[in-house]
Amino acid sequence: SVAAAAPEVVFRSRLPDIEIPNEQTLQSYCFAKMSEVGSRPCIIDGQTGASYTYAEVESLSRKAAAGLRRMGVGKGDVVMNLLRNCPEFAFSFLGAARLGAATTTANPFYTPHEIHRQADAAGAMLIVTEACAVDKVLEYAAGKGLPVVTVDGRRDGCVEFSELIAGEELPEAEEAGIHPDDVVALPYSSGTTGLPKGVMLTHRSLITSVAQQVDGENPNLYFSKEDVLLCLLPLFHIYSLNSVLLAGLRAGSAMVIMRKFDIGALVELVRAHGITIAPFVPPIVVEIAKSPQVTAGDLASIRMVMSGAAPMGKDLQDAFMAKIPNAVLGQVGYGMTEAGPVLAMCLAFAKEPFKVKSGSCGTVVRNAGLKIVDPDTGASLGRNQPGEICIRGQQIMKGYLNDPESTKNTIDKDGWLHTGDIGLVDDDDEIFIVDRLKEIIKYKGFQVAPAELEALLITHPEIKDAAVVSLKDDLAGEVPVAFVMRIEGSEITEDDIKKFVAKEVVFYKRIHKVFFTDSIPKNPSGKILRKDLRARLAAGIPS
Ligand code: 4UU
Repeated sequence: SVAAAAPEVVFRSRLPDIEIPNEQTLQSYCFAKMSEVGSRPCIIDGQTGASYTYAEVESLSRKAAAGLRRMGVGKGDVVMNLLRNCPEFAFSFLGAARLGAATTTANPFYTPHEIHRQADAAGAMLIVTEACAVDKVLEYAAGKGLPVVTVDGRRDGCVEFSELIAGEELPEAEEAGIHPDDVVALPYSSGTTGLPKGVMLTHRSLITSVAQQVDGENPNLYFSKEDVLLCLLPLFHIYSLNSVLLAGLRAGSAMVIMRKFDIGALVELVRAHGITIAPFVPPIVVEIAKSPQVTAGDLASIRMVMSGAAPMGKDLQDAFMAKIPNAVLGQVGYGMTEAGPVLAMCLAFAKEPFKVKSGSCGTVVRNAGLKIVDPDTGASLGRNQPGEICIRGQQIMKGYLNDPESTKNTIDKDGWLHTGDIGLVDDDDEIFIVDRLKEIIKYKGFQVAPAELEALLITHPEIKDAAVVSLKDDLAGEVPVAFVMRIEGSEITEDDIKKFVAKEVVFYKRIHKVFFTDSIPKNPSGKILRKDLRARLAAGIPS
């Protein structure tokens, strides 16, 4: 065909490739500079002020490994971290890694149904959680015989984290037998279609991704030993786990852990700890830009503000810059859980920075190739032509857990991962995302899978069929809205439906608007024509 004959255009970083030491375990890679950083601060609990040095974090993760092993965790097992940000998240994650086990991360504000489904699908054999979530897992765990560990106090039937780490360290020799292609992190993502799936990220993929960011003589994302990172974004999402915790550990930076977003507390932490790097998502950038509570002086120590996980327009970027004139602000990057997660990163964050444009989400990371393909023909496109963004490199996922079919539909036979995002590469190698081919909805950067809400909606006895699409929203970026076909004679209201959904899902998956309709447009194979529905919304006559 013509498409196959056309030459492939592969875009590369402006930075040279580097040697990436990805034939080891993630934990040994992250702690490789221990002799330089052992006595430096590593993790600071913003809430309690407790501070742990690098040597202490390494030791606590070895103790956590020993404790997890006493509770039966071994190679190939999965531990669920159901936690807001806290130091124990890191100890547990790194402890499980030392055993050759993987951690599946979930939002502690999930409903019981959401938690149990992920724990089942991932095959979790132990749950680490906290007071705000423990009641949602106790009965489930008891039924399955799973131990539960709590990080913030004693609960009947649970083990306290302090007990877990009370024993000796797991000796280094007992970490043997971990292969670089073993899974270490198992976040859930719906990818380009369907329900959330377990994304298998290996030691090799995460080392590669972190190295692409912070390694090399001119790191793309320059974190140093002197830097103090704000760890506010949830560690259960791959952005924070990878680009804050793991990248921060590798660079030897200090990380100040914040459990929940609050402007006043944020300003205090910035002042108290001299925070230099602040990773955000666009809604937080908006809130700070608009808040009269925050002055440029409050944030003076910050040299770098990163935004990611959702689009940030040029206007917002410019408004924020006015507030924080000393800092470099950029979309740190463009990530997708399946991509390991970072595809592109802002070159203004490099040690020797490049000039970049507002609105761009960076340039492809080093040691990787990026392609733009025509979604209809599969032909590889040149500069300034929008098409589906594809990425290749050792950082991408190994695949979806127990789902070879979805894996095959996402990573093609040549190793290209298809993102479902539409973007272009300009003359300066900068990437601009212009649209989304896939169905996923991003509420403040959080994933909402339409298929999950549709499956829930049609369990309602008065709903015959339903389709969920995204609607633009000033505050959240996007919100889910539903088109609903009632069964004959039903008088179920918009409010009834919203309440029905709200009971079953975490707050950001709630339906914001219901449009009753007589038909859900579908293609001959039964696939919902979301484009048609989005066009109805855009035309302002949704029915
Ligand atoms: C427009 O959002 C993420 C990961 C983000 C991330 C990770 C490490 C950002 C910076 C970093 O250093 O993952 P998911 O799986 O939750 O969502 C992926 C989708 C993308 O496919 C795209 O549609 O989220 C959207 N997205 C963005 N959209 C992610 N980043 C951006 C962005 N601009 N900068």
